Parts: sequence; C-alpha cells; structure tokens
Amino acid sequence: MPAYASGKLIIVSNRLPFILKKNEQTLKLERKASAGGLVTAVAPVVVQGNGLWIGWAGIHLEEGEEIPESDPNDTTPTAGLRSDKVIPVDFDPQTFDSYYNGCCNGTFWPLFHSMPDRAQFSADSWKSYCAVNKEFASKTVGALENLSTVETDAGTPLVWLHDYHLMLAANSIRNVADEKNLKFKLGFFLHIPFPPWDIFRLFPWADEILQGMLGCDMVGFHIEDYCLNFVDCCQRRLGCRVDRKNLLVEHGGRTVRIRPLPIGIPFDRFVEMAKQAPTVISTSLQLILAVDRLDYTKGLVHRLKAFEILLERYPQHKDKVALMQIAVPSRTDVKEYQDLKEEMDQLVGRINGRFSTPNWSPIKYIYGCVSQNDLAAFYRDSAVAMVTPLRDGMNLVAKEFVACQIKESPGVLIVSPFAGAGEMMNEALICNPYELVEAADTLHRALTMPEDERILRMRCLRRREKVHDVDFWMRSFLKAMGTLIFEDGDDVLP
Ligand code: ADQ
Repeated sequence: MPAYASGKLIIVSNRLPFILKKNEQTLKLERKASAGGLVTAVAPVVVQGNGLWIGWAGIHLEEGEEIPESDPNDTTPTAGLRSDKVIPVDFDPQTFDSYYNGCCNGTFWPLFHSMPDRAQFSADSWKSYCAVNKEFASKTVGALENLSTVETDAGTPLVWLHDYHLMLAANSIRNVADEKNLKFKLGFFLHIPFPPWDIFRLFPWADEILQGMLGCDMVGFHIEDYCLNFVDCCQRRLGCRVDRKNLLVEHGGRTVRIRPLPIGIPFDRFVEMAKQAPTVISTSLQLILAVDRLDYTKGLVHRLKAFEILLERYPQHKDKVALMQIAVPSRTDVKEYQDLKEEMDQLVGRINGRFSTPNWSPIKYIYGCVSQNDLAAFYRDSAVAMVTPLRDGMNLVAKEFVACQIKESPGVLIVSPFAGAGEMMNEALICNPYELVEAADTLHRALTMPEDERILRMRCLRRREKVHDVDFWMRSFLKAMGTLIFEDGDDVLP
C-alpha cells in the first residue's frame, strides 16, 4: 500500500468517509461506514499515514456535539480514522441544500455529463456553492496552520481535493495560505467527465470554475479526453498559454499539470468475495446483469428498450434469458429522479406484461441496495454485464464485473463508449446505448459468443484491471503530485 509522509496528507471531499447517525435509544452519534471505491482506496493511506479528512458528516452537528470514535467491532477501512483526524464541515441546512441539490446536482452534474437541457442555472445556488467552498477552504487552511506548528521533517503537506463539489476551494486555499506563508501542495481529482468547451461555456460563472481548479499544482481526470477538454477551456475562456502535448496550463505565474489518472477498483478484494459468496439466484437462465445508481446518465431506460428489441428480433432467447436490473435509489428528493423511477416502473411492467409466460418473466428488477457479497455473486454468476451509460466519468461496475468473472467459462462485458471505462476496456463489446437496434444486436452477440472468444477477451480485461487497481491509482496520484511515496518495506521511490 502506498503511503504519504506521516501526518501530512489532507483529504478534502464533500462527504466524510462515514456518515453520522443518531442512535434512537442512546441519542448518541454513531458512525455509519461508506463502502465506495474512493473510501476503500484512500482511507487506509490516510489512516496509515496519520493524515486528516475534511468533509460534511451527513448531519447538522448541534452545539457541543463531536465526532465519535469508531465502533470497536468496525472492520471497514475507516475504522482506524481517529476522531481527532476528522474535521467536520457544517452548514445551515438551507445553504447546504442549495449548494448540494441546487448547484452540484442540479447544475454541474447534468452539464458536466453533456446534458445541458437538464441543467438549471441559478444565481442563488451559485452563491451557496461559493459560500460552501469558502468554508471548506477555511477549514483546510486551519488544518495547514496547525500542521505548520508541528516540527517534522516528513515533507510538505499535501491537500487532495475531490470532485465537482469543490471546484472553487483550491483557489481560496491558495490565496489565504500564500498570504500566511504556509507551505503545501494542492491536487484535485474530478470523478465525473469534464465537458467540451461548447458545453462548458454555457455555465455563466465558467471563469471562476477554471480559476478555482487552476489554484492547484496538479489536476487529475479519468481519461485524456477530459484533460484535453479542460486545457481547451482554459485556453479559450481564460486565454491561458497551454501545452497540449505535455498537458500543461500556465496561470497566475504558475504552471499547472493536468493528468489522466484512471481510477481502479480493489481487484483482489472482489476476487476474494467472488470466491466466497454463496449463490444468490439459482436459475438456469442466462442472466444479463445491470447495476447502477438510478440516475438519468446511466442509460437505464435505453437499456430496457434495447432488451425489448432483443426479444422481438431474436425470439429464440425467450424463456432462456433474463435481464437483472439492480438500481440503487439516488437523490430521491429531486423531481427528475422521481420521474425516472416512475418511468422505470412503467417500462418494466409493460415489457414483463408483454412477454411473460406462466414460468418466465424477462426482467428482474431490484430497486434498492444489495450487499457487497451479493453483488459479487451476481457479477460472478451472470452471463453478460450490460454497462451502457449515456455518459459516465469512469464506471466502476464494469471493472467489478470482470474482477468477479472467476469462472472457467466466463461471461461477456458490454460497455458504452461514452463511459471512461469504454475508452480503456478495449476487449469488451463496445455498444452505443442510443442505437437501440445495435444494442440489441450486441446483446445477441454476447449471449451467443463462443467460449474461446469469451475466455480470450475476459483474460485481457482481467489482467489490465488487476494491475491498474485502486492502489495503483492512489500511487499514480501521489507520483503525479511529485510527492515521495513510501512503499511497504519503506522503499523510497523517486
Ligand atoms: P458513480 O456515479 O456512483 O461514481 P460508479 O463508478 O458506477 O458510479 O460506482 C457505483 C458504485 O456503487 C459501484 O462501486 C457499485 O458496486 C456500487 N453499486 C451500484 N449499485 C449498487 C447496489 N444496488 N447495491 C450496492 N452497491 C451498488 C462516480 C462517477 C463514476 C466514477 C466513480 C469513481 O460518476 O463515473 O467511476 O465516481 O470515480
């Protein structure tokens, strides 16, 4: 596991790596672990390196309430994160709602996924976004000031900002920290796509966003296309001098490095889970698996329609195939997400009503979370994974599926070219989710693919994901920041 110099790594993300809930009986605050890939990757490094984590705790803290220690039985990656290493950022609920639901999810999410018709532009929510970013910046500067009083030769503090919630924070941190003569390095990683200039320019406060991100020493994206979009926007909007070949942007007398750093998954952990997980669904049907947050960017409606066309065009699959769609509830208080839920319910009902027989229904639909072990079993036991978002920064589901394909006769991955994963998982079947007939034909090809071709494709896919796992990503980020890394055994890498 890579580690950063002791006590000098500060992670800043919208949410802390756990959320706080009040125990209804004791009325005491308790931590509830988050299990996402980011937490799994970053938390051990923070814990091992005695670093800090700044973020929102998921609850408004009352006067005098403090972050509790973790439960002694907690085995999640954040268990070792002591409460004095966690800095909660708290807001009044109205400001937070306007920042989070308004600006982050109502504006940046659709715009950055190139769906401008869904984006709302509001001066009020932008004001909240600015205020929240300032508060995050101020907490970060406070943490840097504290670190500067600690005598250590362990290197320069490294601040790592995450995602579209915090695109202004870097600039504020730099302005204040420079005045105070604090030494630090500042990096940013965007987990969603960065859109092309023609889309980005629609945002009325585009200058501020670019200037905000350029406050960093290094800005990371999943793939080179997003890097080039960002460089292009800096040149066209701010008039920066840029070097496209080396991905450099000059701004405010500094040179900012832009880097493609594709995220990976904890590959070995998924393999282990796939080996141990008991069967969840015993069926002789060929399963087509789809796993997503219920989000309009993930292409769920297009997928169901393509599956319907498969049953029309290739009736030989009736009675033999089922589409297993697992959809996690997401942003449920936003109207667009409620509408999507409604549309899915109707579509599943219509297609099942049209094709079901007494002994077979074509679609199995789970609206809810499933445990990691059950997920690993679904991934392992499916014949096809259909990962066809309309737009997606990377998409971890595609990677988790191939990790769990430990069978001698493996399944087939179908992936959209509009996901970061589609850029690099070249041995998958690439399928444009907007072309419904082509998508149905691709499904048919996957369901009937000869075993030797499946083995060859899956072997290549698995080899790449095993090497480029989430630890590799973490290490690549630290290297791109030009920071020292201590590997297991304390070898110092250049
Ligand atoms: P997300 O949009 O959340 O992430 P994704 O990368 O697919 O999308 O990650 C979803 C995660 O949730 C996966 O780890 C998956 O296992 C889990 N999950 C999905 N459905 C589930 C269910 N029903 N029950 C339990 N777990 C479920 C954002 C970007 C992505 C980018 C990641 C990481 O939008 O493009 O890949 O960040 O950078």
